[in-house]
Amino acid sequence: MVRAYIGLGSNLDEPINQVNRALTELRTLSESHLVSHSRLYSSTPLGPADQPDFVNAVACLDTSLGAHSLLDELQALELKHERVRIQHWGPRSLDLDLLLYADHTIDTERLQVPHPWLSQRCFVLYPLAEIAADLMLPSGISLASLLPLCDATGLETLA
Ligand code: A4P
Ligand code: MG
Repeated sequence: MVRAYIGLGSNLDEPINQVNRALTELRTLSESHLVSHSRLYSSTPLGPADQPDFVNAVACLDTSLGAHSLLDELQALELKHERVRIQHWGPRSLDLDLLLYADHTIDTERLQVPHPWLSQRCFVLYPLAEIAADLMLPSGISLASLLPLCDATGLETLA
């Protein structure tokens, strides 16, 4: 089993429901066990500003799936949520990013792990810290050391 972290994001079609549904679906992923997940957060959009605020969360998964098979499963879930790819960094009903896959570094055409923007995104780092405060990134940098460097303006926990 490998421990993986998944970033969830939605800003279309009832985002809170989309994220809660996705968390339920992650419980049924093959060869995997959902260990924990963060609370839901509201965040101002990074990228095009003329789009609704996002709901974000991070989930921790133990899995026997290889990283590319896990990405296949995550993309299948996105499709179930009628995710349509229209605009890069634009609005979406559900985005599932593979943030970390144990301490592996992966750089293929389809998959980069750690997720390329992980260290700069408060809507990823703060939910991640909630469930994995002592995490070390494959680069050897601790998650705790990244938090103070990341501007958390616009990030709020949802009740
Ligand atoms: N891909 C490569 N590595 C990965 C990975 N680690 N996890 C490839 C998931 N996918 C990965 O992704 C494009 C391609 O990236 C996939 O086909 C996959 O093979 P996509 O989800 O189709 O496109 P995208 O999401 O528009 O692009 P990208 O670069 O993945 O964007 P992000 O990084 O997902 O950012 N603002 C707030 N506040 N909250 C958000 O959640 N999200 C985004 C999207 C922008 N602004 C946001 C948020
Ligand atoms: Mg994405």
